[in-house]
Amino acid sequence: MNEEQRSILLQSSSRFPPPKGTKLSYGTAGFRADASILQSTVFRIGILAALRSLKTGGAVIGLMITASHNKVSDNGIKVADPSGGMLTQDWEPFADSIANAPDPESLVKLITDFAKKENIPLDGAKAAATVLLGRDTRPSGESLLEAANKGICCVVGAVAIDMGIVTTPELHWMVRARNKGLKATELHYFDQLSTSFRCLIDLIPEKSRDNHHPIGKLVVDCSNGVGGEKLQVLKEKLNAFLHLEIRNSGNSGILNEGVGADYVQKEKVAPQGFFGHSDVGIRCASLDGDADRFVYFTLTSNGDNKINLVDGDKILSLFALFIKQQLSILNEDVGVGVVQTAYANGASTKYLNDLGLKVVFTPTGVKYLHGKAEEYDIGIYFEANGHGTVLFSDHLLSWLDGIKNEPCSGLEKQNAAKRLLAVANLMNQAVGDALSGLLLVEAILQHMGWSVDKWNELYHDLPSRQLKVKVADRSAVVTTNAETSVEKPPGLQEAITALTAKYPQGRCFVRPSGTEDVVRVYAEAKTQEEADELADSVAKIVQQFLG
Ligand code: G16
Repeated sequence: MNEEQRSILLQSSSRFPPPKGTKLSYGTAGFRADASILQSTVFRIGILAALRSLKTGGAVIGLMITASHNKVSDNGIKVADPSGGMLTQDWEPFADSIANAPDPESLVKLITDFAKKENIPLDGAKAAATVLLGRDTRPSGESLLEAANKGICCVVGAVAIDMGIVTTPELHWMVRARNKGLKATELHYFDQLSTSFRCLIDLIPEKSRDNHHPIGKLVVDCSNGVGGEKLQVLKEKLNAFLHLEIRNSGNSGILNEGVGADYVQKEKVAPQGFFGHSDVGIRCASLDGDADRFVYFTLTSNGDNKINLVDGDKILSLFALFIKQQLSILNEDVGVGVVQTAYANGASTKYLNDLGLKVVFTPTGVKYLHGKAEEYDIGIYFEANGHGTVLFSDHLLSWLDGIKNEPCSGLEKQNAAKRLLAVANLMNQAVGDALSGLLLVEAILQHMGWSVDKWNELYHDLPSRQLKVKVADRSAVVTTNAETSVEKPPGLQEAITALTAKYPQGRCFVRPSGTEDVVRVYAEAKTQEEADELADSVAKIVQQFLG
């Protein structure tokens, strides 16, 4: 590193001292904490993003200021790699160490050593780095984005481009598109989504179109977050094909408070603004705060806020079924892989296995699922919380393209190929995306002529319960086997196993959250009462072990 670069880094970082007495760590999807202590972290991750761009020969990197499903006073930062996916895991230890460097000198030393080890040109000689910045609607977003901008700009040759308020998947999509040399504005994003959706609707066979009843309106809870404004754009573009009603768009109401996909999926109740008497039976969906996850639900007829939840597992099952149907028309053996986590309801895994699909498991976090799904010609991954997408290999896309353009294949096969190509265009290839996922669900329901209830009948969930336990130090819990087993503290797994054995069809695991300061407990059993009881007793055991 030359003197000029060194002195810029020292000077700028002295304006962003780290919070005292707090150790920050790169979690499931980057850093998250109370927004008031994050200025120095985002400044430093700005530097990291510029270094990552230099390391990858000037490829565009993305920085998204968001804490997604967390409460409005929190914020955080997610990093998009050149592929549009999450930051390579090799760089997470460096992110951790610079976030916690106590002073400018030690920060600059860490950067110098890392740049040397990684062979990153930090001498300012014709180096060029580009970082796209985006943020969600949190009030703290603007000043944190400015801090990230300062971090980027103190690397000589680096430029930051502010994309404004965007969903997390939009920013990841833009990074991917730019690095592929494609058109990458927000306008292009919406065009791609709406065109591929319309293509799927146009390809609904005439015969089944005649037999179908209109499937009615979809009401979407936007978590009082960024999704509301963006879904409005799609609503205007797709008015003729989709009857959308947008609620909790953020004009009033607090982000993620009693609303949003995380709340609906974990609490299994309707979000605010949905009512047991007027909304019963209507197809509803819920996005999370940065619109990278979604779930569906209907209100039950009890007049209260109880719901029938249609979660990420069922979204995955619907997508898998549709894709399998198209592949059977093509009559070709294509490598399809399904990726789930330990949170996947046992009934969903059984359903997918019965469809003849290979199901593999990874730890929680899109960074793990996405990587696994990339190993297949078609990789479908979803977490039960509604985070996921469908990935297509380049090889398969060119094969499908060939069939589409080959009249000898026959119309049916050509149409099946066109549908799969439209799915590949619609589904965000960089990361889970609530808006594109929602459109695929709607297109498939129209294609099948299915109501949400019919979809929900694909299989019956085993009753389950999720709880959060506040402990002194959640990092004391260390898990293994895709988070299904506890390694540390000693004795905890044996206690969980003994409790679980008391319940028929019982299954239970615990893991430290990587986005909230809690240990999560998941329990499944034959009845809801038993699932609740098992989750409660395991939560108590966790308290006993960890205080
Ligand atoms: C992030 C990750 C998801 C993960 C979720 C919860 O989502 O991208 O893969 O499921 O956190 O993680 P944890 O259980 O470790 O708290 P989001 O939507 O909050 O960015």
